[in-house]
Amino acid sequence: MADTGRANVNTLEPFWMPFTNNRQFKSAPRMVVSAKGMHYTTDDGRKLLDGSAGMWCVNVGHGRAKIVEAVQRQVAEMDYAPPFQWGHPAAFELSARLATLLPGDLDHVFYGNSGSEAVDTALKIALAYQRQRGQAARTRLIGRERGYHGVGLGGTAVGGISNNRKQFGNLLAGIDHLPHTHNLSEMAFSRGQPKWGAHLADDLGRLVALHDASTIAAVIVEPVAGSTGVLVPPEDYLERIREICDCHGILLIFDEVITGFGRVGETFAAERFGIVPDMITMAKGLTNATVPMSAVAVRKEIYDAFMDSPAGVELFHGYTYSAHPLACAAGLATLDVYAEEGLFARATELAPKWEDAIHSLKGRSNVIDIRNFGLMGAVELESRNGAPGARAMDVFMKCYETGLMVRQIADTIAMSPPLIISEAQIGEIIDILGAAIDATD
Ligand code: PXG
Repeated sequence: MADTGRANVNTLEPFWMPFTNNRQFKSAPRMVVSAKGMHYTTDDGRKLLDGSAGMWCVNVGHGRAKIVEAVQRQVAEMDYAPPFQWGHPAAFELSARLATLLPGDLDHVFYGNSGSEAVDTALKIALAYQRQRGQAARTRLIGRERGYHGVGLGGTAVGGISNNRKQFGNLLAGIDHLPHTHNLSEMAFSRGQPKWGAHLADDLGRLVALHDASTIAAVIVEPVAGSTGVLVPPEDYLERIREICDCHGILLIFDEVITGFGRVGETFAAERFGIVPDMITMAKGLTNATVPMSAVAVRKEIYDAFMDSPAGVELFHGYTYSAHPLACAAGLATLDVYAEEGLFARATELAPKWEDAIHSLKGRSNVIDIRNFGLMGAVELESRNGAPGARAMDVFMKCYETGLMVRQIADTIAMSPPLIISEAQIGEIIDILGAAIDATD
């Protein structure tokens, strides 16, 4: 019989799952089939409380009618519009709305489809901007150890997670890294920002001395590092990074893919920390993850520098799906929901309760640190000898079996509930997680 190529059609095999232990997953799959409000439903009909807002992105909860209907209306009216040399109203409306929400003079927005694209876009804008202002030798990009900036070659190169880097050769040339800020002996169980560690920002001065400021285009950091397990910046650390960048003409990019849209109480962490970066990358909560979309916001001076160039295309960059109509519709509706329900203020109000709740897990077996900021939280467990990540994976599995979705990152359990979470549901998260930790050797 001829090979139809469909032999695997009913198996789990053909889908090469991202950042997943494929062999383990496919031997015992965890399937979710629907989602509403604070819950997912699994294929065997169980409800899972969403302790991670999907993957740090479903900030207003699942299946919100306003967003669903806005996307449905848009897809019926105009499914797609080319973004190069053509426009559609929702793209301009969304940008104008974002400009009012952005800090300082960040007032222009460039769109991609994922956080990774936003990061690579921001890095490219930094290089092009330095060239535009006559500083073409500024080609070096500086990230931070344990930073996560997505999976593009640029984002992987400035990122600082060795597992994400080691399979991919030399990545980009001309990259350096600041040290990460995590130090258990100095800051374990800090509530909110650790008091220790501001001096680590001075390493940027060391890199400037080493490479010379005239070779450095930009520094990129997550204001609160999410993917490496919620690393909260020490008090005064980000302020010092801003000062050093200012002193040396280096652009500062805040990667707010996770921290944007209420996760830390304000629209952006930049506001929460009182710092105006030169660019902000965002994604996830921008559209409540209903339709993929990301963006880079830039300061007026950066946009203006490009508008000073000779007539013609100012920036040779963009995506087929930049400012996709469905994403714009989802973005506008999501911004409405944030505003109508006062969800950023709600996150601020819930943050101390979240802090108390998560820190109540101190003293449970193998818990070596608890971290929180806004509605982000992490519980770090002591690694088993020779098996890093295994203990937290067991906790993750027990949570799944007992009705809670969390993220497992090495031996840390990370959480970022939707901003609509109730106080009772915070209690539920802590009860399920606490029991899972107790039941794990
Ligand atoms: N920057 C930051 C700060 C991120 O957290 C990206 C860029 C990349 O976004 P995209 O949309 O390309 O995935 C991210 C993504 C986790 C986890 O739980 C976090 C992310 C993605 C996947 C898993 O650790 N953040």
